[in-house]
Amino acid sequence: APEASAGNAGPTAEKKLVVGFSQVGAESAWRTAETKSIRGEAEKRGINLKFADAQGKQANQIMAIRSFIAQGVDAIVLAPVVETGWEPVLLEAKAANIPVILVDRGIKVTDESLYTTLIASDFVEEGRMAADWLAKKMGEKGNVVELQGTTGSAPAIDRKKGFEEALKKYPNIAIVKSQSADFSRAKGKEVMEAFIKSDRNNINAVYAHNDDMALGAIQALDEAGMNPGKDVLVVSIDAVKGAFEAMVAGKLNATVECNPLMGPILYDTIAKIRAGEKVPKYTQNKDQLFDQTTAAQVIGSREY
Ligand code: GYE
Repeated sequence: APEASAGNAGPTAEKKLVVGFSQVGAESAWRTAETKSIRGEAEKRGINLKFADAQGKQANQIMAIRSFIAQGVDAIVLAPVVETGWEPVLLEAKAANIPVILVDRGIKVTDESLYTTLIASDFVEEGRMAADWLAKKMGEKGNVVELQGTTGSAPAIDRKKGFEEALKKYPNIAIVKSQSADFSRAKGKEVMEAFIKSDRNNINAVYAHNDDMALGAIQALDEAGMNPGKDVLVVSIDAVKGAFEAMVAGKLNATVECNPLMGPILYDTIAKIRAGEKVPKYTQNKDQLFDQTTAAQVIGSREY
């Protein structure tokens, strides 16, 4: 990038920080909230943010990162759609001396120096929280169907793992069906319809890896006359506004929060990296569970 001109020094003469952000897509209300936070905070701070929507495809993310490198951005922010397959492009970023900050999802690489830091929730813990809450509500017995997130993504892998791990304490609860619905409401509805069609009398609860899929499943249960929130318990993750509305309506039983408001901490972190300060390899966003008992009081103060 050309140097800022030395003459006419003034506030606008200062070179703007340029950040490239490769976003997964717009599959969920959670992701839309994250995009809004990262874009809005860039605007507030006078940062030039180059935004690339990958529409759910890793190949698009790899292309976007290559283009950011070619443009000589100051930092690259990546919300990786899947966990694996990042080594080659991240090696290119490293060779170009551009720090890579992972937001909201982790990756699997043998060389941890390929990214600078990860800011995300603990998805295994979210899965455990959902399982413990649901098990108690079920009286520690019954059948659960599971709607998984995007295949190969960190939140789908870890939310499944944490949920299964916690369920070991409850031998009379079984996961009878489990399938990906790609974190979207439309697919959540579709997969739930198929579950209902094949096994309608055998479903006591739904565990969805995000709220959007749960809301789709609730629609399917409603249309089948199966009384979601009462006859069939529904628990999910994210705690978006729509989930609170569904809890207030009595159709969703609980949701585990996953904070998408990444903007402020993201740019604070980039500033530290640029100032040569050491940043932790992993910063964990803290999550809490909400259920119907507090939904009506809390809904007004939700930011996303
Ligand atoms: O839970 C889901 C989304 O990566 C934490 O991705 C994120 C997840 C979020 O689309 O709704």
